[in-house]
Amino acid sequence: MRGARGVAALTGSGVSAESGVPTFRDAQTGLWERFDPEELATPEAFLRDPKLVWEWYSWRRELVARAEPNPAHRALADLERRVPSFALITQNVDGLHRRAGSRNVIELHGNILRTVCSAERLPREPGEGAPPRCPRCGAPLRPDVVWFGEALPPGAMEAASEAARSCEVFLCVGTSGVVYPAAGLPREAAGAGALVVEVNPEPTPVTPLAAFALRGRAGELLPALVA
Ligand code: BV8
Repeated sequence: MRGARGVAALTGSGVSAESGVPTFRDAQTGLWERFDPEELATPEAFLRDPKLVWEWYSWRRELVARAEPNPAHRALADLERRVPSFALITQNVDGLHRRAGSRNVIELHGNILRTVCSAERLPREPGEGAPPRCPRCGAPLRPDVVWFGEALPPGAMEAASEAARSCEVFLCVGTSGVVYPAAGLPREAAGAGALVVEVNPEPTPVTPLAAFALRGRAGELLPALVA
């Protein structure tokens, strides 16, 4: 990494795995393993059963609040301090990059620790259920995350694309590379001439784009890679 002027990193749930936060597509631990996140992380699920979805997010929020940043998060925060231009693009909603000290963080899919009024984004009122109500308008509150089928936060993808197109090195850490539009960023970076480096124990659709595919856990490989 030494000497690179512009670095961008795209992270997925694998970067938080060593903090004890379950990844999306590995088996969910405990109570929720019978639920498919792609089923629950949707506006339809919330409209159909707001209580179930709210409780799933409460369970995840408590788990995330107990988690600590791991050496992978800290290595990326350290790298940001040492290169002239650095952008961290994350699909994760756990807030662990900022807690590790990262500053220029683009949260493509929102943040589970924030809640917002559902009236601003949902076409109609969900059925009866547990979520607390918006103090202003009385509509149910929802987690401030992007569900499948929902648009990303305004400007987030534009900023991420700009970072991918202008960097010299594009790190792709702990993502299965299947969720769009985030999954299109490695190809965008490679197409603009960046050196793509993947950090993942498993091969993914990003692997063919990578100049270096480092097979291993982010918490072990990143500190050495960015030293
Ligand atoms: C949109 C927030 C349009 C919620 C999330 C068909 C084809 C292509 C695309 C689509 C399609 N049908 C629908 C779509 C679009 C859809 C999509 O891409 N679906 C996929 C599943 C096919 N995308 C959307 O709906 C997006 N919105 O397109 O809107 C639009 C435009 C205008 C107006 C209206 C609408 C919204 C997508 C965002 C969904 N929300 N999260 C929540 O968290 O509850 S996505 C969710 O998946 C998480 O954010 C997660 O981060 C993300 C991606 O998963 P990964 O992070 O990659 O995690 P995963 O478990 O898959 O992989 C972990 C990896 O880590 C593995 O590779 C593993 O090997 C590795 N690993 C494990 N341990 C370690 C490790 N690596 C390193 N170290 C370790 N220790």
